[in-house]
Amino acid sequence: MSISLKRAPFVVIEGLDRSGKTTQTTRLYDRLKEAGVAVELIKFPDRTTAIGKMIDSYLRSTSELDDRAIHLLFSANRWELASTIEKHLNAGTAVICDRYAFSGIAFSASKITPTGEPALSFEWCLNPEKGLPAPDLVLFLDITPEIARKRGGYGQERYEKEEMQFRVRKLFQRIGGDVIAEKRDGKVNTTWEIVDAGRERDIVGAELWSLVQPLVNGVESQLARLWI
Ligand code: FDM
Ligand code: MG
Repeated sequence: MSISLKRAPFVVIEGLDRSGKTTQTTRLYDRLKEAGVAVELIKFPDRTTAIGKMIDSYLRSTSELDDRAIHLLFSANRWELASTIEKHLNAGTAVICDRYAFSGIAFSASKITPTGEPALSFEWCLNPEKGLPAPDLVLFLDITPEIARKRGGYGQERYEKEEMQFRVRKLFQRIGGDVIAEKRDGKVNTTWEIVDAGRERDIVGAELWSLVQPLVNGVESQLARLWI
């Protein structure tokens, strides 16, 4: 006799600045609640923890940190919540993350030296993320730099610069391509969906809901680990 134990789904929303990521994440969370689904929303970086406060001050440029040091703080900020995420999923509470390891890699690996070389290698950036709980679904909200500009440009924080966003987008495309290939080869359980976030927000919201809805009654597979 086999008993199938379901756990709750783990969904990550990634996206470029001005893609409407935070708006859509909140909507999705509200919609799940309305549907009676137990759900927790986690935002990375979580700026409320001791590590998160160091990240916050770096992003607001009130402190300086070596590129490697800040990369590891972003990763540590996920590791400090990894067991909480796992507990929620096993207890039947869905988890939605606004950004995750994929942002961690894309942003750090997009940094360049004054001569235009990558400051940190892609592999170096990926390493500390190995072993984190793997999401069942990643929704990547894609937007072109042109539409981002039309939406009023970027804010004041470090990384909110058009030339950096351009490189970040390329890196997200590389990461997503790798995840899609690994899923096809049966190496990972993570589904990577590219969502055109340049469209009207209700249309984007409806598409996101259609992608998440099949998971709300739970998933059969055991929670996997990223990149191991
Ligand atoms: N960011 C976010 C990183 O560089 N690494 C990470 O691991 C994460 C989670 O922090 F520019 C960047 C992305 C963004 C900045 O994120 C703050 P929010 O979503 O704007 O708070
Ligand atoms: Mg921001």
